[in-house]
Amino acid sequence: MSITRRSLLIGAGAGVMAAPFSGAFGQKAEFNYKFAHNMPVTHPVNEQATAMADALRSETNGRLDLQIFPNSQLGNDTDTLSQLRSGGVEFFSLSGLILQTLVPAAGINGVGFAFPDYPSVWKAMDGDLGAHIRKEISKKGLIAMDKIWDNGFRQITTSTRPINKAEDLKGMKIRVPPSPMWTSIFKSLDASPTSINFAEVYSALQTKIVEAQENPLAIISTAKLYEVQKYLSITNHMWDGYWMLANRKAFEKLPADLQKLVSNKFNEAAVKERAATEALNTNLQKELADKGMTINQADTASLRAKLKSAGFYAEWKAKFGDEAWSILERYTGNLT
Ligand code: X2X
Repeated sequence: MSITRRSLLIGAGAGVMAAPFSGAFGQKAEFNYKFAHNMPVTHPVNEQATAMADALRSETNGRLDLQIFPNSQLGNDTDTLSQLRSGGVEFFSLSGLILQTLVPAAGINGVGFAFPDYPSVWKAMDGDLGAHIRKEISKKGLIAMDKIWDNGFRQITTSTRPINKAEDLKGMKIRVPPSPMWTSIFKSLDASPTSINFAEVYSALQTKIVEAQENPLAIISTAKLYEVQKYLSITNHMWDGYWMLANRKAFEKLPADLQKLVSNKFNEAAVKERAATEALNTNLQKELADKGMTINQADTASLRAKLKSAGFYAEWKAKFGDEAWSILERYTGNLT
């Protein structure tokens, strides 16, 4: 990394970037790996990743130095996925739905209104549905750790009007992450979705390029989206999580004992991150109201009926295929 690039990053990260491993153990690490993610420093993803990297440094006696790069510092999600594939970045956390651009099966947990609650999500993602997705991911030269991390059930925010019924979304200029599933849901709801990476979301809302976005409460709070959005409509329209991905070659360069330790640490951190994120997603409504957001519970039956009548479920059942769809429905009940 050049001096200029480094100082730029340190400036942008306000000093929060992990310090390069500089010899608490007296020498340079044997493996210097980067872990990039798109979350603010105060989000549980970053807190747990940072704690995990500290534990890895000490438990490997400094052999493995995993540097955490929060806030899309190394590039937006689309760029970072390319870097992960080429080996420029060794670890990256990515929403399965964005990964869908490379691994079509990975979008399946984002089917609208599929999961009723967290217990059904974890049963599916720690069970056969997650196993099916990870098998597809592994065909693309990437490794996915067993336990997916929580992003959460997603809610819609807007600067213009609350969303109650499906009609309220008509023509709404809403930002969605770059993913066929996200575009499909909001097109089916007659909104006007635009794909924008998370790194550009705050400014897109601030400059009114779009009037709306959707994310779990933990993100609306930690990324301060309440500063540029007025209405928060509780829709729970899908559940989204972060696969912890590794470049296969880089991962396999680690000796077997380190590979095992790294996998274990990622999966242990997942359990803590899930608990912390779920607590935020469940409890932040009051704080967001105090910050000035107007909150309403949307009529989700109306939204779901609109998806059905638009042919959303039939379309995605055909795309994912009968086998994958039946695995999904084992955990969600009948969706079509
Ligand atoms: O891009 C988003 O909205 C985010 C942060 O939720 C994801 O990573 C999918």
